[in-house]
Amino acid sequence: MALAKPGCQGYDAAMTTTRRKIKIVDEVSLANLFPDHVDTMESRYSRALERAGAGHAVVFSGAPLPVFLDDYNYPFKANPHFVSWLPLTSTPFCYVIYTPGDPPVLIYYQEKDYWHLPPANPEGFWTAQFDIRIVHALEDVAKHLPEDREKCIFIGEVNDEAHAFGIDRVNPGTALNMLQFNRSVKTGYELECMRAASRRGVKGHLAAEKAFRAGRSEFDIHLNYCKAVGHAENELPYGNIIALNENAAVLHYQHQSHEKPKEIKSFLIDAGARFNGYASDITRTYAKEDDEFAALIARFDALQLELVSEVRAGLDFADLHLLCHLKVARLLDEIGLAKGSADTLIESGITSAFYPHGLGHLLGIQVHDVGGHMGDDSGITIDPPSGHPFLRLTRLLEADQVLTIEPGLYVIDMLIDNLAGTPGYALINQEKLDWLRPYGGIRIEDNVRVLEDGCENLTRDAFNR
Ligand SMILES: [Mn+2]
Repeated sequence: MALAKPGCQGYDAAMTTTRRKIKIVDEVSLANLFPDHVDTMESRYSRALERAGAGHAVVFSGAPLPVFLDDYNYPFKANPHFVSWLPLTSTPFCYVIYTPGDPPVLIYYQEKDYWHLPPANPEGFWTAQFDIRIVHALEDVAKHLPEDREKCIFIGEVNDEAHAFGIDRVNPGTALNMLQFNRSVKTGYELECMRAASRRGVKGHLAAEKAFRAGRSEFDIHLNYCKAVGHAENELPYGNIIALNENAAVLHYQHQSHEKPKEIKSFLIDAGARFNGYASDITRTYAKEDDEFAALIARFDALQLELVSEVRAGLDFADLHLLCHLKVARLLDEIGLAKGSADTLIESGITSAFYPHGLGHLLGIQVHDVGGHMGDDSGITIDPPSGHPFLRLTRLLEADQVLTIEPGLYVIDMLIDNLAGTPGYALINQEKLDWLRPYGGIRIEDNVRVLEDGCENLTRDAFNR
């Protein structure tokens, strides 16, 4: 099938199969799945419009944000509601218009511009589902919008009223809550994109591990990762976390040091990739030597898989998060980092000091996908359990949701020090803490699709290919 020209910014699949020669997806199956995806989008939007009492949805891809006092823009990030319709991630000033009963319209903005390469003509498997109108000037967009603007809702970020073309109802909660709640359940097309994003990410993880084994710096490992996934830095779903030694204890470690540590002991990498706008979010931890830390990673890997094996439709994710605390407590006692019953270690705040983040989050077009705290499609929210404010997913799991399972265990001195003076502090074995500190910590993160009676592990499947 026809693919966009190499270099076209709008269409990831082209990069995948031609420019980068990475076979990570079956194009034919993607094409076959796409019509059903659009059907699902249409029925979700029809219901959202009905609830909003509106007749047309106008979904804006977005406008580039200029840098203060300068003449260039921040990297463009498309409105995720726009990307959920079609695989265009790099085309500002485009609109999808949906009117129930009609095929969706794409207003495709192809600026006449000799400073930049204008977007190529739309091509690929997805185009058959859209009534595509190419415009070359922004003022021509208005001609293709529904005339009864008061019956329209606008979905997207508006920094300039001109881009809303007189539509007053911008991001109404009634419609947005419904769309965001439903986006957690993926269509067959989306699942295939997410499998491809996992495969692409795993290519990077394998290259990164190799660079780590060869004793390279964080910066070099990062470059090897980007090259293997075929992403420029701005195309990554989030900033790579590439942490050697004690940096592994910094949850969102944001640097890539050019310095090689004198002694390299451990490596934590939290890095993902994109496919057609869908993200993977994968973490692995490695030991340099076959030592006690390597044994702890293996033990932690088993713990992570035990949690994955609990995933199924109907499970309350907050309960799984609390089960993770129980397992971490038992592990702390088992390896001698802290002594006490699981209940004591949890209640005294020790597990929260070693494992201070949530067990996982929804994943999709956004890495921390929307709707994790939503109780239903009306906007009711479910708070995280008390003492666990960072848990990003509190929903009952449903089939075909995709989420991460990412337990962690770290030596974070700030959090350990906060326990000083509490009864829990004496339960921590300082000697053992001193042993673990130079390794930083461990996090293992897989992306899983919920099934009625279990789950599909996108990450392990990609590693095992
Ligand atoms: Mn994550």
